[in-house]
Amino acid sequence: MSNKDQIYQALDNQPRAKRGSFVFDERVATVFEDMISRSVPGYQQILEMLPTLTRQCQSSHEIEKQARYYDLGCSLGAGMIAMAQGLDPEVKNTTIVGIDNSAAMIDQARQNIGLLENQITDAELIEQDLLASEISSAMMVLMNFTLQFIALEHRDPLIQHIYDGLHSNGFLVLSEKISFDNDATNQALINIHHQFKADQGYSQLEIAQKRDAIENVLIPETLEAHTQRLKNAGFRIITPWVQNLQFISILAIK
Ligand code: GEK
Repeated sequence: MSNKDQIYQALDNQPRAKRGSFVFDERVATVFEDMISRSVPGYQQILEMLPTLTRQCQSSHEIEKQARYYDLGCSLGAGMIAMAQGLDPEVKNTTIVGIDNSAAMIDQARQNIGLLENQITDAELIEQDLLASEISSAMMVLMNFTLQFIALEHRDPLIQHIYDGLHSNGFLVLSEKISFDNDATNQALINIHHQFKADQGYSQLEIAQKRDAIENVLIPETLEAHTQRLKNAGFRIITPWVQNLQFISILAIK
């Protein structure tokens, strides 16, 4: 069971969180499951559907091929576990690869994945910057709320690298917090998202502190910008399949 996220709770003797100070350190890793579930509406919904997407992806490919299922920015391994649930354990040459550059996340993911040892044919966790990662023989690549933390100038080459590493008909599942060109739409959804967080038990101070800490660390783009990038990379099918407020998941098929 995850620990409760109290990182931005009011402590009279602590200074306010600095703008852009958010990092994926041990403090965050320890409460991460609670943090993401109470902050990202629809996060559980995406995880619940992943076994179905994975099962369909696997069954639509030739089974003799070497097949890797990547979870890029895997945090505690929730996406790896969800993909594993959709995979047929009888199919050989299947590996689930989780990559994250936070040592604290990888440490805890290792424990979570260990619990599944008997169910996953082959699972690998790599502490590495995604920008240096090798992606090859991929059936499916999951980027569940990770691209948003990659510097803008690296996003085009990274998506191209993923496309190049996928088998044809392979799936990219790209979940992101998005922004909207229309200021009024943007503000309306931000207000509802803050209400969602308040409904999950976060105080107004916690919400404000987190917003400051994550500024310029998480950089959202519009759905149009994501779609254009995926098109440019060569994906033939690109469609949102989940949206909750400004949190969206896109399915792109090579
Ligand atoms: C989930 N997918 O539970 N290289 C590798 N990892 C990175 C990089 C990078 N350059 N930048 C950030 N990360 C998960 C949730 S969280 C989303 C993903 C969130 C990692 C970072 O360490 C963190 O673990 C993850 O990307 C983003 O389904 O916190 O909103």
